[in-house]
Amino acid sequence: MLQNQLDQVFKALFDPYLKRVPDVAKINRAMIEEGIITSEDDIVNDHIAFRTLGVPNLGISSFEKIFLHYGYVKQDYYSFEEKKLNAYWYAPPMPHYPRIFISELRVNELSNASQDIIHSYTDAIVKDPVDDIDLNDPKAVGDFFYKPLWKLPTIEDYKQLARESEYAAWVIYNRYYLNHYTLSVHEFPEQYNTIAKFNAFLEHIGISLNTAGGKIKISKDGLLKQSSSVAEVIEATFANDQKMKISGSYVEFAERLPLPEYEHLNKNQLKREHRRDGFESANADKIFESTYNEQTKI
Ligand code: OOG
Ligand code: NI
Repeated sequence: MLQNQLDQVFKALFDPYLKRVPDVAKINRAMIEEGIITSEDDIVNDHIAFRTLGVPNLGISSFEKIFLHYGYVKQDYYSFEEKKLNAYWYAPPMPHYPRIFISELRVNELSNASQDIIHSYTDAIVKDPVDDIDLNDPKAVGDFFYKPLWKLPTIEDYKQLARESEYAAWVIYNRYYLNHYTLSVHEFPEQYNTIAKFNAFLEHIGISLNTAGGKIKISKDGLLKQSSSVAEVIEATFANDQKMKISGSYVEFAERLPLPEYEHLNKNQLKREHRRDGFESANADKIFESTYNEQTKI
C-alpha cells in the first residue's frame, strides 16, 4: 500500500521536473537511439535531491518527515562550511527506490541583511507545513512539493541573496522543486558504464557538464564517481510580474564501484548492497555548483 503511494509521490515529483529540465528527455532519447537502454524504465535512479532553508518550521527536520513516513531511514550527516549547509542522506525502504539527499541553508550564519530578506518571506510560516499534509494521500504530498510556501520573491531580493549565497537565491525562488535525479551509469552496457565513458557520450550529444572541481568528482576511496549537467536556465516570473532568467534544476550521473570484498563478483551477481553506498562531501560540495552562475553563465 505504502509502496503504491510512494510510486505516486515520485510520479508527481517527476512530471514537473521533466518539463523544466529538457536535458532529461534529450539524454533518454539519445540513449535509446544508441541502444544503451531500450526504454526509460531501464534507468536506475541512484538518488534525488532537495534543498531547504534552515529556519523555524522549515528545514530538514520538516521536509524529511515526508520521506520518513514512507519508510526512508536517515543516514550520515554532511557539513559544508563555506556554503553554510547541512545535509543528510536517506536510505530507501526498498532497494529499487532512489536514495534521497536533503540539504538546508544555515540561515543564522548569513549576514543580517540576508537573514532579514529570508525571514521577510518565511516568518509568515508559523507552523510546520508538512504537519498539515495527509501523508497517506499521495496527491496531497505531490501537490505540496510545488505549492508556494511563501510569497513570490522580488528580483531585488533574489539578486541580493545571490551575492551572498547562490544556494539561498535558488531556494527562495525554486523552493521544493526536485533539484536533480541521478542516472546510475554502472548499470549501462560496457561501452558506457563508467563516468568517463558516459561523460564523453553526454558531451557528444551536446550536454554541458559542471566543471567545478573537474568534470568527474571522485570520492577519497575512489569508489564513488559523479558528474552533473549545468542547471537548466528558466525564465522566472518574480513579484510585480517581472521576469528574469535564473537557474532551475539539473541531472546527475553516478558510478558506484563494487566494495573491495565484492570485486570478484560478475556483473549479474552485483547487487546494490555490494557497491559503494552513501555520498561524499567533497563531491557534493562541487555538485551544488551546478546551479551557480559560474556554471550556467547566465
Ligand atoms: C545537491 C548537491 C550534492 C550529491 O550527489 O552529492 C549532491 C544539490 O545541488 O542540492 O547531489
Ligand atoms: Ni546528487
